[in-house]
Amino acid sequence: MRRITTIAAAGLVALALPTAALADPREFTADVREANGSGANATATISLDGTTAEISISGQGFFDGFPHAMHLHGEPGGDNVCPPAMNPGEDGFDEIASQTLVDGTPVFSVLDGAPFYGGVAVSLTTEDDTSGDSALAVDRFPTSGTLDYSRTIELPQDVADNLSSLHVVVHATDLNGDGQIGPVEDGDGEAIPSSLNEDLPIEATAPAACGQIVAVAAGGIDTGAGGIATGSNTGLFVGSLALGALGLAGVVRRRSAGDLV
Ligand SMILES: [Cu+2]
Repeated sequence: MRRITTIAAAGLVALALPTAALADPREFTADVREANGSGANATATISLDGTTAEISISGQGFFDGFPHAMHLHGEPGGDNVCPPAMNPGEDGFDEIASQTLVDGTPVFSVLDGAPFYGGVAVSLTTEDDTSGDSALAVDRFPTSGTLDYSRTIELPQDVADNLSSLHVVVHATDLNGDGQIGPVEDGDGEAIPSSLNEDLPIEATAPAACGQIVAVAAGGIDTGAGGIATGSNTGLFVGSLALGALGLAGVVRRRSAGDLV
């Protein structure tokens, strides 16, 4: 009887802490999907041993020749998600996008996405500091269309403990298809600045792709490990499921300053 009880208890622990119950190194992946009609996508893999993370990101279709700020976004253990609609034409996208290009195409800025994917937990720089302080360290991010990122970094303990609640976001995309990351005008002929820095065009920081990090268990994706956010302190997750029907204008517009890159 005691043995059965012990097994049952262990099972409960495993259910409650699916990632922590696995031995190091633990493997994670992220399907980083197109945003803002960028035509770009990537696959991220993370091998985590303690707080040491081997991170590789391989992409295609990103703008070639401009720094792509890349971050792990979200509050460790929080309810963050990639925006439920990330491209023009998808249900609910118009409610997320705060800007409209001269040709009428809606686009969403970094801050438009922040209520979903949260602030910067880690900056995926090519060298030196990886904290939120380096969120816009444009001289230390990949500039190729395929990203070709590979680096071993130390994660904060809370990030390592909650990696499955975070997201990979890649920034910078040619929103108006003019062949450059540069000024973009709205329907009134006004230049649209980055939501983070008025001196930068929105194209320099707008999300180009986003993907949720999920734990890979032996034999496949461990969906119980946080592949989908659960709970809803902010209502964002529940809201995101029904964004098209509910409209989240109030939530989406609730922005805060700080490191929401
Ligand atoms: Cu970011």
